[in-house]
Amino acid sequence: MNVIPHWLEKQHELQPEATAIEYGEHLSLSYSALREESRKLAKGLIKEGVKTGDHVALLSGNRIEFPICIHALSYIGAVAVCLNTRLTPEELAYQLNDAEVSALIVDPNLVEKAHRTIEEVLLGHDDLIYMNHLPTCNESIELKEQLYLEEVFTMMYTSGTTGKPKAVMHTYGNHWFSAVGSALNLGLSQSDKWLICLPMFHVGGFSLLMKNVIYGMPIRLLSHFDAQVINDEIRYRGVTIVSVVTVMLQRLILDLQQEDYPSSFRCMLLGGGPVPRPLLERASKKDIPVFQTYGMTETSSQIATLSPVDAFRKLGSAGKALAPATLKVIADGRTAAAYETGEIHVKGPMVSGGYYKKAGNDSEYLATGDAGYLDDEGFLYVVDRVKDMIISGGENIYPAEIESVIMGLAGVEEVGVTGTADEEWGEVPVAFVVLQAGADLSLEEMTTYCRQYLASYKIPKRLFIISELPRNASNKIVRRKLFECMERDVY
Ligand code: S0N
Ligand code: AMP
Ligand code: MG
Ligand code: MG
Repeated sequence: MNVIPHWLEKQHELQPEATAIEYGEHLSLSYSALREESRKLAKGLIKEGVKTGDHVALLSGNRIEFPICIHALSYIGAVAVCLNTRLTPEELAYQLNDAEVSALIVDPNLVEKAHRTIEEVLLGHDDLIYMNHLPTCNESIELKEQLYLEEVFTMMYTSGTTGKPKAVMHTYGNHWFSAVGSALNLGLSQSDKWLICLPMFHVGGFSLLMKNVIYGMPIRLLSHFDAQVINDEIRYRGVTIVSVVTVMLQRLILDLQQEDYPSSFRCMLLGGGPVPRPLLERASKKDIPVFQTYGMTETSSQIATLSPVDAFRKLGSAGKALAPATLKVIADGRTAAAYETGEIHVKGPMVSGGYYKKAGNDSEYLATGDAGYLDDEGFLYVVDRVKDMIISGGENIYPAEIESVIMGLAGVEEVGVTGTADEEWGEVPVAFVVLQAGADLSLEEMTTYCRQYLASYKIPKRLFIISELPRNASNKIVRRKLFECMERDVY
């Protein structure tokens, strides 16, 4: 097994007094303080019964305790299950059960949601650990001094075609190679400071916690996305890189009226979904150094990124595979020609080995479910998705998951869900319902019902009543044809 020194031990050895994390108005933690807090918590958790190999879930917004908990779990060798705070108790309970979680660490702002969640699972109130009362201990208890690259560190949920969420497992090695590959592509400067406004429970935000301890680069943590605050952070707080999704860049540009970003700001890493070309053009007019990137939970964040030299020449491209990675496009079972669209396949040490409790991925390449092509210089253009997933504001939505909820509504015979273009969110879900004879359904009724089971970004924004769903020869819904069979719009 490949083994490296624990990354926080290493930073403590190299630069104990350097700033690791800035947060709040004027607060910060040095690497030695971050190490100290994480180790004290690790020992406290051990005293509470957390063991090596345990699965411990985190239900937390962006707050300083998040990285401390993450590092504490690595000192124990426990697995961190990162939960999306927008989910309903019902959705969270499914993930807690599926991940076989033995404890849940909860943000003080989400305690009520956590209480409603554990009513549905095998956890008791004593398995809840409150972030505002984290257990600490100063006794001498042995902690992990090394990290085994093949060991699983995190689990993050994503869904498959069946609609049931699956936990993507990331090893220490996946995170390590993701961070190293990113630095080889974007470069790393002594003055770098990366701003986190993406939620840390998704891999895009989480990966910055890894870069923080792997590079020894300071990060600045923001609790939520506010365009004006972020523009000011970039202008006045020495931030040099920020990771965003499309809707965030749109809001930043809207807020960015006269004053531009300083020249020290070197990278706006834009990923998590499609990017409209006019937005890239607007950003380019404002001299915003946008780097488009392609990646997914399964690839532990970026796997391809447009490098600085090509940023303007290849506007709209997601670039080339990072140094440790390879990508290819497959059309009709063979490698596609230049400009020929097919399914994107990726390979590399940042690609997850598989989903928890599901058969591993034995093939050399991971089939991404995304459609794209390579141009004659090998630059990747992502054009569409093969999978039926919808992306709203960087959050993934799986039609099958919504359909199974709507099927529970009285009077619904069958239902198909698909995405439609939306100015703000990129895409939003819409539902096509076939009603039983004599039944009726309004958008409002459907929304009220869905709210009990689904995070609000997943609730269909429109409802169309139709007489029959489009199906293929094997009787599967053809979601892409739903709009074609629209008869009566009751919205
Ligand atoms: C864009 C965000 C911040 C919008 O949230 P906001 O404005 O704070 O909303 P709230 O105040 O919380 O809620 C108000 C109402 O808006 C609804 N709502 C919120 N978000 C959405 C949404 N996405 N779609 C539709 N509706 C939404 C709320 O539900 C609420 O409505 P009501 O009142 O009805 O309850 C927020 O959405 C956000 O943070 N989005 C980003 C999420 C994210 O991190 N996505 C990326 C996931 N993918 C990856 O991590 C892999 C790719 C990757 O690694 C990467 C990604 C980006 C950049 C770099 C990388 C990389 O490779 O390194
Ligand atoms: P997630 O695992 O939640 O991050 O979702 C990853 C998905 O986002 C990918 O499979 C793509 O469908 C989409 N995506 C990521 N980056 C891009 C990009 N640059 N252009 C278009 N779609 C993207
Ligand atoms: Mg996903
Ligand atoms: Mg908000």
